[in-house]
Amino acid sequence: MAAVKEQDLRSVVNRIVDQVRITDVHTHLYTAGFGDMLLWGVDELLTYHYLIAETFRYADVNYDEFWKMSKKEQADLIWKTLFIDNSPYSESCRGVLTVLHELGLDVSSRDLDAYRQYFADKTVDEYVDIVFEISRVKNAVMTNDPFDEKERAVWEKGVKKDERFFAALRIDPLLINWENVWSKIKSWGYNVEESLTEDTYAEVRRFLSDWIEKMDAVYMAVSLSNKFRYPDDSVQAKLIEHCILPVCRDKNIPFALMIGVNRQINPDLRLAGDAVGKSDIEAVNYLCANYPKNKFMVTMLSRENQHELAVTARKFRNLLIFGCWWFLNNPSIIDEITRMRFELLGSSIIPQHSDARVLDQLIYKWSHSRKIIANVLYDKYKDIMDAGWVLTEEEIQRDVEKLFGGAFWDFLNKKL
Ligand code: FIX
Ligand code: ZN
Repeated sequence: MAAVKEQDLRSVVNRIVDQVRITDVHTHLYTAGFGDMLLWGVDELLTYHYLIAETFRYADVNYDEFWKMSKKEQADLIWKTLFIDNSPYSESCRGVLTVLHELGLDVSSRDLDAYRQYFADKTVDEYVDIVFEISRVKNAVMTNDPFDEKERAVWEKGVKKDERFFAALRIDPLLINWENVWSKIKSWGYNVEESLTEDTYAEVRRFLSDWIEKMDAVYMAVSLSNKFRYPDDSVQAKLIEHCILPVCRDKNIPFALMIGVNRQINPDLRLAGDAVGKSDIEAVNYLCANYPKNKFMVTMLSRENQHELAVTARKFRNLLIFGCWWFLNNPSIIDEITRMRFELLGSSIIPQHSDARVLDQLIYKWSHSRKIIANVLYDKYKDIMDAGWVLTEEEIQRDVEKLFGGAFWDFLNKKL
């Protein structure tokens, strides 16, 4: 294929990035088979916890009053507060507008009831197809928690397959709340006790293996506080060493660590009450160095950890860094982090995941990120063209496919 001319570079990169079909490696979405666990529609978009946090900064409402409202009432208040009484340019507000706009709705009408009507006329199956089509997402990895009774029941019953969704076994309760969950695991037929004996480890391993198989999970995942240390004398560290790592090795799946949540600094905000704290990169260094046969996917929440995390990835081929997580998922910060990662790691990263909690969010999270990633990529290609390098469209296509999913699938298949 012919070389890309310098004057065409921007439009070629934009087109390829715009059209690539994405693997979204971390979402909180479910297949339609999970019933009302799959959130969609304008009221869900408006009551996203990011927007709830922003509403409390302006609205004259106390926490109890807000939580007593119906979802529709909450959405009405959020719409009035963030979209009518103020201009909606925060990233999460802008996201709602992008979704409505890309669905073909008239954002200038500001007619919330008309938007509600659009969704009322759709079935969930129809709408899943619409969102995957508009967002050009090929497939998405869910977050699947066997400790959640509602979710557990769906898996136990057997859930209808939707080939666009993959499972990830999420194990936060196991690592964060062992003193309460061990008895649950016991009640499910695994012979564990609270003290961490060899038999208990073996039974926890059996429990994890069974759920990986039941879900056909592509990785195991946990979100950890900024105080996470490893190695450590904690129950958490022991369970990682004796259960998580051996099972991940045995099943040849990555362990995904999302590190840096300063949990519930304002519990009145519920899901929106978590903040961020700087974490210790030494834990990641230690895990990658001491468990070379384990694969690790890592994202960190604080901006301050980003550079050292990219440096660690240069040292260890068993580490794949991913996404601009949560409070980092803002244009200025995605731009900065993506530039730095490209400069240190080329295309051996997953620049972004959506973290979508509401199906519709696939549309805006990817539309916004595609633009930023294309822009950074253009600058990097331009720099090497300035040095005399010649690029073909095929090469750009190859790189973009890696960045938007290929690197993830390659990592899953990689031999260590
Ligand atoms: O732990 C996680 O996976 C976090 O991404 C979420 O639980 C968090 O609440 C969120 O929605 C961030 O985007
Ligand atoms: Zn998440």
